[in-house]
Amino acid sequence: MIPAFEKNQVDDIVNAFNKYGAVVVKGMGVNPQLRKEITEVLNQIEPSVDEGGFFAGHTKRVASIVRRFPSCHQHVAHPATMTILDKILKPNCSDYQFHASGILAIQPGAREQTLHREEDTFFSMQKRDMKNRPTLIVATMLAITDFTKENGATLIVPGSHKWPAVDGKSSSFSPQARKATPEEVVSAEMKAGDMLIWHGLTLHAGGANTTKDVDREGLIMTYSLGWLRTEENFHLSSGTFEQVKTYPKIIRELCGYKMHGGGLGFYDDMRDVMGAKSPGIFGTLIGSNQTTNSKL
Ligand SMILES: O=C(O)CCC(=O)C(=O)O
Ligand SMILES: [Fe+2]
Repeated sequence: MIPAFEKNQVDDIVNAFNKYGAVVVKGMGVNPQLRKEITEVLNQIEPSVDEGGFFAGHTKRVASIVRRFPSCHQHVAHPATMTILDKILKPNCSDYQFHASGILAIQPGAREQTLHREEDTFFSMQKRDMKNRPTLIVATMLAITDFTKENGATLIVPGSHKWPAVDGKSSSFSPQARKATPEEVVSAEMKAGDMLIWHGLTLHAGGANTTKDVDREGLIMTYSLGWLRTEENFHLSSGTFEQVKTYPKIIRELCGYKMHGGGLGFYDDMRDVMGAKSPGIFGTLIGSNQTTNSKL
């Protein structure tokens, strides 16, 4: 069982996240317009074919959700999610950022995905010494439909975010890495509108869908420390700059249209891409009169 709390029980959520590496937040809700748009898009695409690798077949994956589903914006920047991330990620960055996104629809016949860690992409940080490293990624999965063990609810290995590294470099896929036994794996069962949150080092995977006719639809939204390279390239996937300018400020900022800490990601004349002049540390080092080449 994965502990579950109401969205206002922030301390309980954060404590359970730290202890088990996964927690369910009940009653986050699903924008009805989003539900409609997801169905329309899913009806137009074919499920993947199983090639025997990391991704299971019989699955529809739709990325670039910020551009494709503007009605998901309220979920990407949900105040309850932001409050939780403030507590988990903010201590180690000026601002956290959106890291990757997707609609994941697991259909009947899909096998289990390979167990993995979202932080596997930062393979040079694979030491599991949690005392000396910050949490890099927090992943969330909003249940668009009910998630059951039978229809492919996300599989979680509680506590695996604290498993020690076998060697300094091993990823979840290394032969030396500790593997989860079947008893250690639990299904994150949820009602539609509940949201699973898990640690970037927690072993997890999409479950197998053993039903005859029940799809499992989820919206995955992951977040990371603002000074890391994001898994999804939001400067390309969020839409044209003209489109991005119409998005709410918080969405633009989560998608990297803002400098981090006043120094990372400047665009022109040390402004951020939305035009805000924010010299930050550079301003104090070189002086703000260095940023006046607007005629070039
Ligand atoms: O579909 C799921 O439940 C999990 C998917 C996942 O972990 C991933 O694609 O990284
Ligand atoms: Fe994953």
